[in-house]
Amino acid sequence: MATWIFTHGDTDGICAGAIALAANPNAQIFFTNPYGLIEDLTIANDEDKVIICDIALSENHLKQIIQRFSRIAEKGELIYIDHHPWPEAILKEDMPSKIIHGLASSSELTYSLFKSNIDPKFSRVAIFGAIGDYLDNTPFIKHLLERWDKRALYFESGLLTQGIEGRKRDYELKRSILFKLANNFLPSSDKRLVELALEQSHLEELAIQKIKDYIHFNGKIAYTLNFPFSLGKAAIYAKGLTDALIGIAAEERKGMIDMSLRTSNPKIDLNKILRLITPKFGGSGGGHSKAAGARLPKEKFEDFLNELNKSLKELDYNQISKS
Ligand SMILES: [Mn+2]
Repeated sequence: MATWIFTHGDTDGICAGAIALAANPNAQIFFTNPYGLIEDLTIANDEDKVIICDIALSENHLKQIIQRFSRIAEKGELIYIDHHPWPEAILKEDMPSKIIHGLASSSELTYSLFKSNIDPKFSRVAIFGAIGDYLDNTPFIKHLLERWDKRALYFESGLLTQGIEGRKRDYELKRSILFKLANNFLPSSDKRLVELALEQSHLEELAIQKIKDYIHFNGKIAYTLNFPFSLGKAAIYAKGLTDALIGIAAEERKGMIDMSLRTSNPKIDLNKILRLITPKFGGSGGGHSKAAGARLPKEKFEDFLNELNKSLKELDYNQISKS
């Protein structure tokens, strides 16, 4: 019986995977994503132990996923750990497997699950992952931070996030970092990661200097279109360098617009709004409340921005921003 860890390739996914590996040292690591999960799972046998971290359950594949989960849970073992919005079509209690789902980062959830089996030093890896998903303000992570010098940990987590930025499919790099973290080595111990992080930080500084010329406005939204930089980062700076409530970085590809959206306004739930309005434009969207993504036909982009502004008007956000 083999053990598999399927995880996401971002900071939170790598850290959650590293904690799961520390607790299951013989496991094989496989990087995946919500759309690839069902196919990638074919590499495991029904009799195996399968741990899935930080992978949203795709509504489009939900039926197949439930079937596969139940086969594995019946003959082997399946542990699913995640914090993306739960699909509406099924209740957590009805899932045929062990489900650890919450609002905290996947790293925090994974650490909470395995903490009695691993060295308490792995609380750092939970913290690195939580920072990576902006979920370092939960009660448990704040408590874990008390044991460490947070300045040193933010440096390490920042190195990891900067080092893997833009290296989406560089699974060799990600796997080697994950193994190091699982063996309690810090991100700064990896020379290649450090070099990549420095390079990324330099490129990011150049992008910050240039982005202002690319920012357009539509009501309370600041957006860039085809600004040549990471969409997530560009969305952050479109928002942060203006007074906009929402920052969007969009890019055109094959007649479609892919975009990242960011807000820091506590009243705005991007996941909720996007799930509601993107289908009206023949698209899809969602994610977290403050950081989300969407995809829709290019010719609908302007209408979408108008509709998004309209949905903001219905919120009483001014009260919050003034208080
Ligand atoms: Mn995550």
